[in-house]
Amino acid sequence: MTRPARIIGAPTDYGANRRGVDMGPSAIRYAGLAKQLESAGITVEDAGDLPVPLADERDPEPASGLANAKFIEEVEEVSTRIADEVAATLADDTTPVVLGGDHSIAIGSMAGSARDAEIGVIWFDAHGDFNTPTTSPSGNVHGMPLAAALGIGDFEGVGWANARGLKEENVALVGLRDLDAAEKEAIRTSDVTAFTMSDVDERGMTEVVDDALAVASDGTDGVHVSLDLDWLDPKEAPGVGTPVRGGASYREAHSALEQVASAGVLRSLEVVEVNPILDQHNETAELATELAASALGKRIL
Ligand code: 4U7
Ligand code: MN
Ligand code: MN
Ligand code: MN
Repeated sequence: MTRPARIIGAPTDYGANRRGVDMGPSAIRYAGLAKQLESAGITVEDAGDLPVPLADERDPEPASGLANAKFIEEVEEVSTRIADEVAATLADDTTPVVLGGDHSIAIGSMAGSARDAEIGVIWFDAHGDFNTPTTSPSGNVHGMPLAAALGIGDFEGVGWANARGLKEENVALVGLRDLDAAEKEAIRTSDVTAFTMSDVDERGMTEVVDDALAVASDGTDGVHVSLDLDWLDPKEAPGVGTPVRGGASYREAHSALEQVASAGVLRSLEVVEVNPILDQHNETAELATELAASALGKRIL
């Protein structure tokens, strides 16, 4: 029997460089996420949106510690909420489907998913999201969630950010094509496995995703999949804040997430960085719903 799924909205945008991803959950729901998931044969429940502080009413400057991490207090507040909700959903034997929002919400998703289990992570993204407050050129936390969850750099000892049951050895990044210099070095010296778009060119998406699944499921209880829509080529997914040319094609993306479903290891899923303000006719949100359905087992035939 397939587990039911619970939709959890996390309408943040203070982690990103541009406004608008806070409308992601609405756009993704409007694009028909529940219907798509039901067509995958899954029972769907919508938990609504978690409360998120309004960026306009807050000071981006951190009050203390973690300098150069904008809105870090807000990130902590919401991460804690997301982690609790994700952990409670898993305790109900239900798959959490978290909708961003910017990618800083992944800190909460991973902390929740790794609270009572050993997990692996597959990170589909153009970016490494491996910056720390020290290395980040922007100060935007959506470029830092993986480092935060792994307790790397300034995040060491930051309890709320640390994903307890997640080890570097079980993290695979897929589709990288835009890394900052210090971030590159941090990825190289860590034990995570990184597959760039060049790897995809050489070996094909299927082989790369097979390897990523092996890394993430090796000795773990399940896999958290983090899908940043900028992983796709901007031709397919124009509604994102930080588009980078040369991304995954429509078919590559579907086949990758179908592989995730086939492996039978999906524990939790999140879909982030959909920006309806920059989108064309909500097509990026629609794509997000289709890819979520593929990850949860929808098949053409
Ligand atoms: B996303 C960036 F400097 N690396 O840290 C940064 F290029 O969640 C971009 O993957 C981060 O969309 C992109 O600000 C974060 C920048
Ligand atoms: Mn990205
Ligand atoms: Mn990202
Ligand atoms: Mn972005």
